[in-house]
Amino acid sequence: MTKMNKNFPENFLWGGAVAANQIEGAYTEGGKGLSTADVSPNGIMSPFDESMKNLNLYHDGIDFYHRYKEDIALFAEMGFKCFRTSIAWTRIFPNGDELTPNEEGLAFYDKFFDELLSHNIEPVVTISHYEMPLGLVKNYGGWKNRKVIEFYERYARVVLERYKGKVKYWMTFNEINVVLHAPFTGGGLVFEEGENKQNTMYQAAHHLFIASALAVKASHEINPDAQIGCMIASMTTYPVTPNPEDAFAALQQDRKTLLFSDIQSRGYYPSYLKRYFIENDITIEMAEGDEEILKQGTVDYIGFSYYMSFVATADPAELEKASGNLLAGVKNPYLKSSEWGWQIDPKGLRITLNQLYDRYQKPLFVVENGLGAVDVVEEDGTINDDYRIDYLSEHIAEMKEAIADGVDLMGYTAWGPIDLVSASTAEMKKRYGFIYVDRDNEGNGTLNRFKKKSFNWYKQVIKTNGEEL
Ligand code: BGP
Repeated sequence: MTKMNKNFPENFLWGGAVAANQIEGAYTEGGKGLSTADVSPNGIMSPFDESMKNLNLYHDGIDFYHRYKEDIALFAEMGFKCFRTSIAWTRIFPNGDELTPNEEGLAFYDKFFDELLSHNIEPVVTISHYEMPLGLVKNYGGWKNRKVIEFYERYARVVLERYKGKVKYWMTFNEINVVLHAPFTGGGLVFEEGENKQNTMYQAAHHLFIASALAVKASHEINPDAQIGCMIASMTTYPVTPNPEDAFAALQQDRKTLLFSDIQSRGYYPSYLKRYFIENDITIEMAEGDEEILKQGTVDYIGFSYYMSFVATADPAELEKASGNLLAGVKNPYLKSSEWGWQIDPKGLRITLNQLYDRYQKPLFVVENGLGAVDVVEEDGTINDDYRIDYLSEHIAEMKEAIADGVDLMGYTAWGPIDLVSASTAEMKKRYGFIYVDRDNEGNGTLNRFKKKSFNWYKQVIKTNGEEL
C-alpha cells in the first residue's frame, strides 16, 4: 500500500500576518496622508468626524513603525519563514491621486523588507488592506468611481517595481468580498439618501476586480518570478437542516463569497451572478475591454482568511432571530464560540481547503487564522494562553489532513503574531498574538513586548515543520 503523505512540504511558508493600519502607528509621520482606517477603523464611526475622538489607539497602533527591528527579531526567534504585511497606500500616495510617490514612505518599506530578508523571512505583501486614502473617498467617492482604478494601478505599479528584488509574494486586496459586508472599510463607500446600495456595492466590486486584474498583469510583467494572489474572507456555510431549501440557501450564501475568487481566479463573471443581477435589478457599468482585462489578470494563488464557519437557513423567522449577530449568523449547536461569538470550527478549515482546491486547482495560502481573546498577565508575568494554542493546533492539524487529501497548500500565516489593534472593535482588548503588547483599551501601558506561552509552542511547530502540534 502506498504511504499517505501527511507532511507539510519542505518549503512551507510558516509565519504571521498583520496589516499596516493595525500596527504601524506614526499615522502622520513620514509624509503619510490620512486613510479610511485613520478616521473610521471599523467603518462604523462617522468617517467625516474631524475630531476623530478615541482614535489614539489606532493612530499609535503598537508603534511598529519605530520598533520593527525589535519585533522582527522576535519573529525570527520563532523561526518565521515569511511575514505578511500590507503597505499603507497613504505612505506612498498620501491623497491617492498624486502623480509621483512619496519617497519617504517607499524608503520605510525598503528598510522594513530588508530587515525581514536579513533574517531570511520572506515578505508577503498585501497591496491594499482596508486603508484607502481618505482623499479618494472625499474627492472621488471611493471605489464607486472608476477613476480610482487608475490611482490604484499607479500605486500598485510603483510598489511592484520598487520592491521587485525583495518581494516574491503579493496579494491585490485584503478580503475583497468584504466590500459587500462593510462597504466603508472594504470600498470607501458612503451612500447618498435613497441610493441603491446593492448596486453601488457590486459596481465598486467590479472596479476592484478590474484594479486587481491590472495589478496581476503588472506583476507578471514586472517580475515573472513573483506570485500574486487574491485574498478572500472565507465564509464556508452549512445548511441549518438537511432540508434542500436550506441546502440551497447555504449554496447561495457561499456564492456571495466565492464569486470574488471565481472572477479573480477564472477571469469572468459566473452565470449565477448574472442571474442574481437580473433578479435584484442590479446593473453594472462595464467599459469596453473589461472582459479582456479580467481574462488576462487571473491570480496565481488563492489566499484566504479563515476564522469560523457559518450556517444558512431558508426560514425567514430563523433569519430574523440571527440578525444583530452579523458575523456569527445562525448559531451552530455543534460548535463553541470565541468571546466575540465567532464559531470555532477546525474541521471547517479542511472543508474550505478542499472546496477551494476542487474549484480552482491553484495553490492555496491560509493568510489569516487565529483566536481573538482576552489575555491575563499573571503575577509572575507569564501569559498562559492555552486556549490559543488549542485553537491553532486544531486548525493546523486539519491543514495537515487537507494536504493528505491532495490540497496544494503554500503556507500559513497566523493572524496577529504580535498583539495589534482589532479591526472590528478598534480595541486592544481582543488579542491574537504570540507576543503580548503592554497597552490597554485606554491607551495606557509601556508598549513593551512579552512572550506568551504560545510563543515557544509556535516556535516548536515551525521547527518540526508541523510535526509537533
Ligand atoms: C480580518 C481582517 C484583519 C483582522 C482580522 C481579525 O477580517 O483582515 O484586518 O483584523 O480579521 O479581526 P478582528 O481584528 O476584528 O478580530
